[in-house]
Amino acid sequence: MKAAPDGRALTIEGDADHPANLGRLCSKGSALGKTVGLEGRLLHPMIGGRRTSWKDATSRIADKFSETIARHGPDSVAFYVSGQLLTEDYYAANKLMKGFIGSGNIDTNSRLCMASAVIAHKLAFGADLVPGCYEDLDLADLVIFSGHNAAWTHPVLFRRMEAARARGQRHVVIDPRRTDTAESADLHLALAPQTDVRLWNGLLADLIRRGAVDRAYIAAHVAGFAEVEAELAKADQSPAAVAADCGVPLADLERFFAMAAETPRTVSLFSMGANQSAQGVAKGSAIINVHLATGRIGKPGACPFSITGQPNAMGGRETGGMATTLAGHMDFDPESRARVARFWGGPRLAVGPGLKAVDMFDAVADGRIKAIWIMATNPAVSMPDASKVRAALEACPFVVVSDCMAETDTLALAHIRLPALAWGEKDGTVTNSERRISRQRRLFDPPGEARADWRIIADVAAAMGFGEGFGWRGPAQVFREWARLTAYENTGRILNLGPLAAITPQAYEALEPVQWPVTEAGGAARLFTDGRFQTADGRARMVPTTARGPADAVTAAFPLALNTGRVRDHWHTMTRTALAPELCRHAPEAYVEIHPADAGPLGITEGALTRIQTLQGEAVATAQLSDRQRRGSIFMPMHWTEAFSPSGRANPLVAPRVDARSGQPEFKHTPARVRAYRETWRGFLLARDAWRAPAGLDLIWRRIPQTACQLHEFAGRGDERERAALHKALTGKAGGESLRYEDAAAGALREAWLDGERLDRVIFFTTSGALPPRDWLADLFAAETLTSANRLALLIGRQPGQATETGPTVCACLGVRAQRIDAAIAGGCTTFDAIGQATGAGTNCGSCRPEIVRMIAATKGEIRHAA
Ligand SMILES: Nc1nc2c(c(=O)[nH]1)N[C@H]1C(S)=C(S)[C@@H](COP(=O)(O)OP(=O)(O)OC[C@H]3O[C@@H](n4cnc5c(=O)[nH]c(N)nc54)[C@H](O)[C@@H]3O)O[C@H]1N2
Ligand SMILES: Nc1nc2c(c(=O)[nH]1)N[C@H]1C(S)=C(S)[C@@H](COP(=O)(O)OP(=O)(O)OC[C@H]3O[C@@H](n4cnc5c(=O)[nH]c(N)nc54)[C@H](O)[C@@H]3O)O[C@H]1N2
Ligand SMILES: [Mo]
Repeated sequence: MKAAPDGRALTIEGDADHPANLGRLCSKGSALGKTVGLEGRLLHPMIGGRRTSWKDATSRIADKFSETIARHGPDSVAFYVSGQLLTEDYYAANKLMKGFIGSGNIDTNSRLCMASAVIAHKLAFGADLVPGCYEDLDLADLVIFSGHNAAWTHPVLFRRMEAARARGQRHVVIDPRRTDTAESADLHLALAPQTDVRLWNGLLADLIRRGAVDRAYIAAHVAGFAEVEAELAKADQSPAAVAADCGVPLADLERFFAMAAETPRTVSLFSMGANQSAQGVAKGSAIINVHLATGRIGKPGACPFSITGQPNAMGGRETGGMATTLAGHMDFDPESRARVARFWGGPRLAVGPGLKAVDMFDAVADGRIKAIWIMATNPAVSMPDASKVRAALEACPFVVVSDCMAETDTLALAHIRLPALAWGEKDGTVTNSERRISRQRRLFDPPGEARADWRIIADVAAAMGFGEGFGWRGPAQVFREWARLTAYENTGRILNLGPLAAITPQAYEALEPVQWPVTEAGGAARLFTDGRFQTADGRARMVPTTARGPADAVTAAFPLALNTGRVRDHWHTMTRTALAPELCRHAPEAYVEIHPADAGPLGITEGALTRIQTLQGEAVATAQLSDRQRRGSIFMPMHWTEAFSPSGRANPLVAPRVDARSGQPEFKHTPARVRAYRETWRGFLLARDAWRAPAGLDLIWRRIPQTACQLHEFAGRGDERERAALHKALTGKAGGESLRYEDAAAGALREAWLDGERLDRVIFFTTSGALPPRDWLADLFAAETLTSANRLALLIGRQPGQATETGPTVCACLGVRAQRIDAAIAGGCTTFDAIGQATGAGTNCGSCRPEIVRMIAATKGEIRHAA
């Protein structure tokens, strides 16, 4: 990637020499250039709505934290941080909380993401160690995806595996939904929700029956095999019983077992479908057990592989961003505490683990925590039972939020807002899933008064009187100290950056990607190659696991299992991806995916607004009917927020049930029901600026960013008065020339305002008829001058005599819509590559490949059907 000379414009290119991506970028990476502008950025410290100086903000925070600690003790304050911080930021935050304030109350959004895998690693390997590396994904003959929609969430790695697949690698996907990852796989096991432990235990029992376990490896390197075998014996492990409990066809299960038995080079990827569960640790353990029993670990092309999501989830796990660990893979045992205390030399070291995310916000809610500092995460959106989290923050006496953006759902609840640097400005290191440390280098000078997160923390620490521990002058110094800690009195901790402890500023500047543990000889691609683990006796541990259902089973009143997750082109709470309109076109608005057989009897049709209800709350989203969904399960994306779709938020619905050991929430399962919304009117507003419905109106609205304007969609169930109130709110301040068309009988109202020659806003309402597609109208906002033909056609909503290109965007990187791809297929393109040549679709990141392949197949099906 390189910076263009003219200020903040960027040309984005992958770095072909970087070992993690070999130059490939996903749609979000490719669109980064669209998100580096200063639009929507927080550029100054703010107290309430007022701009203030750093000095003032820093001393206010320091005073308030010090005062609270003095009166109520160190556990009355907390930090909630994020895998989107750099390692240096993470190190600073953890050192301040655990080493100087003296509380364990720092937790990270990785609690929502990786915590179950962390515990499974610790139980099996003695520490949070990821055995394999990305090269294993090239070398494997079989890749099993457990609750991992890699085609959408790790598209760059997925393409690498697609290439391996062309060389004969096989893919098995274990996911209740037929995702794009599942669609192209050799085998998809659409298991019943939360039955993974049963499935993996069944696999292990089958491998034992076939004699496909590696007795020699177990004898030399593994403990606990007998205990696991005894636990397996407590249930009927016949393939028929397992298939029945998991809700998969017996033949498919047997095929999976056979593939696993015959393929030594197997990588088992596991992600949120495994971790985000009340049995998240058990799922991880059941997967790791299979690898230990077969000796498929520490070898090329063979390992269990927990994949991380955020840029620096791993850095947080290493430095101690989680409340349950101290720092540098050291926990709260007396020896580690003494060692870390010696190293930091602070006044007060945390005595034990702090509160995990869900417990932390409960403690905010009940007043045990009185001051919280949130950095680089948006918990008002992303926590389970999000309405409760929001209420807790509203009631909290002191909330500080550091973010690069000016408006997020969480910032709205902050007393003090601190402007952080964003991607392109930050300078430091991150660690990826394969333990690879990469430098993130800055391309731009800090905008406004924005500052690096580590520096903001260090300044507050100094203002609290801890200056001597936080006097770093740059990220290289923070990194050196961190590397020194990993090597400090290290007699067996694999997490060791030893040689980097003396890194010079120049060498830090030039640091090449390297996988820890780092020795004088360089990094390490794979761990456990010698069969030795980080346990006292050097053996790995197999852990007995028992299959249980979800924390809350479905009931007659809430008969559906609500599953949540990601869409292809958005990142979490959309604070940055929504700046790139092309990333908003694949999934433009909040939706709920339902099996047609579940939707039909309830009168829910494709595209209809639908209520989703759980014991926690209610949402309204657009129905997408699809047999890619299991019957009895529904899916909602996690991304939509107050700013884009107040009623389309998934997390107010999610029950805050957690895994007892990891504290990770069961985001993938909440009992739910759906009902048709049955709106009486609908409409939309196209305007140059973002708009929010005023409080008190009973309506559903959502905002969909467009290239030259903002589209707002509305619907309501109220009578004429409600609609009139909305109309008034929308038009209250509108000046300029206006055009208006009303057909009261047909319940239609259409209005457009012009600002000189430019289109300023357009409103369409209907109580009966259909609304025109929005694309053509939205595109008119790009023109400085409206042509007279377009002006005449405005209130018709479409250009007379011309078809506009419609349909969802399939390829976000090149902006190719479904219609063009359909046309290319009709024109004779019968392969993915041919479509790429004809339209460009899929030629950049390729994450739309499964969808295009599906479109081709659908057309072929139709032809066959017609013939
Ligand atoms: N486009 C995009 N990519 C991202 C992100 C993003 O926001 N957008 N976020 C990043 C982050 S932080 C993360 S953590 C990763 C997450 O990456 P993934 O884990 O791939 O993403 P999810 O969509 O959360 O969930 C994966 C799958 O788990 C399945 N699942 C649900 N219940 C079960 C179950 O009981 N068993 C099994 N086996 N599967 C189940 C869901 O149906 C879903 O398809 O993505 C990263 N990449
Ligand atoms: N229903 C449901 N909920 C989920 C999940 C799910 O699958 N289903 N997945 C969970 C998972 S795995 C994750 S990781 C979380 C993610 O959830 P969040 O962490 O809440 O989501 P983000 O939108 O990534 O929030 C990052 C925030 O940090 C800001 N930011 C970005 N870079 C920086 C920086 O360098 N410094 C600072 N100070 N701020 C920065 C962004 O503007 C944004 O406001 O969501 C969890 N919630
Ligand atoms: Mo995540």
